[in-house]
Amino acid sequence: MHNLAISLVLVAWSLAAQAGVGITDSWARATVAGQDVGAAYMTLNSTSDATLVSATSPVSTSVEIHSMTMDNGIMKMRMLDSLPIPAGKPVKLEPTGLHLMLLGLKKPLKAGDKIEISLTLKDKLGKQEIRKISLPVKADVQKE
Ligand SMILES: [Cu+2]
Repeated sequence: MHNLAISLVLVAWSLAAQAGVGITDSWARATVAGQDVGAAYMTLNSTSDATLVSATSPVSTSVEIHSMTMDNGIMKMRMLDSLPIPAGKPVKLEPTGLHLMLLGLKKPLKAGDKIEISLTLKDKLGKQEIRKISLPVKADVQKE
């Protein structure tokens, strides 16, 4: 009886850990022919501290986590080793800010298509989980 109780607790624990990170508003920007890089955006939400460790996608050779900042009118992109997702604070990946950069696109991303990205997430105990998401491709909407 005692052992059964412990394993039930462990099952509940791992289910809770998997539900930790919510991914919403995900989309990828449509690209034009000849463009071999793309970008993907989403909002990451976690009830406890988590980290986005890395990402991969079948549509590109690699996926990097980038930040973008304006420095004296010049836009600068920087590659991050990982992206912290603090408990209760949504992390927004959006044009002009954080984004996933799709490097080495195998073909253009067309508006209306869907692409897959696998995210490797780590919870605060160091347990890793791979989450596969499907993102709609949308035409770029520039903010004026
Ligand atoms: Cu970038």
